[in-house]
Amino acid sequence: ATANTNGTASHKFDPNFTHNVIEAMGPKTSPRMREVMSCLIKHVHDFAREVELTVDEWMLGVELLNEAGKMSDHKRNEGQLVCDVIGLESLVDEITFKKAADAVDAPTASAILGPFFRHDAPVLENESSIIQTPVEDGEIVYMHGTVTDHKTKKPIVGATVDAWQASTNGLYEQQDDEQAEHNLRGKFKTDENGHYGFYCLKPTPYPVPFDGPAGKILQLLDRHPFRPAHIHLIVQHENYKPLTTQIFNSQDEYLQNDSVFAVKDSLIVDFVPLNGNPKASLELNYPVIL
Ligand code: MBD
Ligand code: FE
Repeated sequence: ATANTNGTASHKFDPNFTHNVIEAMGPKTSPRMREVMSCLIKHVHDFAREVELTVDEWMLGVELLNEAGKMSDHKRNEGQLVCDVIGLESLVDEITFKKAADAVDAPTASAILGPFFRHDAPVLENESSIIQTPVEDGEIVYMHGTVTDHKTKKPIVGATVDAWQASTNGLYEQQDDEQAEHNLRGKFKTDENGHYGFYCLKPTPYPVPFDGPAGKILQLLDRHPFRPAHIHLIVQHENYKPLTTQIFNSQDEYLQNDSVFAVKDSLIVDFVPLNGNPKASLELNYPVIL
């Protein structure tokens, strides 16, 4: 606080305090950094004032952040998961991609990346399977489709479809020592007709990891950790904006209350029975529009 007129420190909230913190930034700060941090400081200060945040409450938050940091490594991104359970990753996705989704001839809608993507998934041939570690309780899906251009409606040749999913035990390969390295991950290239196709598991609902700060938040907020069953996709081609998305099973019980708020109506699909293919009992024809 600044000194008041009779020379003693003011016990009142200095109305300039937040302004002073923002103005402490030096001239070498970039304009975007200045914009973002000014707004962040303003809102964090207003938040603390509004709830009259106590020292103990603030320190609980600090400990939660520290705990998330300690837990995180290349296999676990707890900071991202904390953001996910308070809707922040989904909000940022919405802000980033809303314009594209609003267009008349809209490309396929985006959805959040989530914490279990790996850059180094194997490149596989079309019509092969991403299942390396078989499961007793899973149904196999033949997923296939055409990647097309949203304006010309023409197929896109040589697009990469990168898919990943959790196994039926609710764990991604890097969370589970029983699964082969890169199990349930694969990158496919669209052929001369824009076609891709591969075999995967019918996705099943599962809880996000709740043994850390994200789980603590869910518990304190009296919320469940479940996500609706989903398959992650990144579809890319050098001439197009990359698409990060997820698709969801229309029959899922958690579509309305995803613990990370990622479901969009246009991303809900039907898995349909498939006859006459010994390799799969279900089919998902999923066209992708870039
Ligand atoms: C997941 O599997 C996921 O996809 C997201 C977005 C968050 C937590 C776990
Ligand atoms: Fe996921």
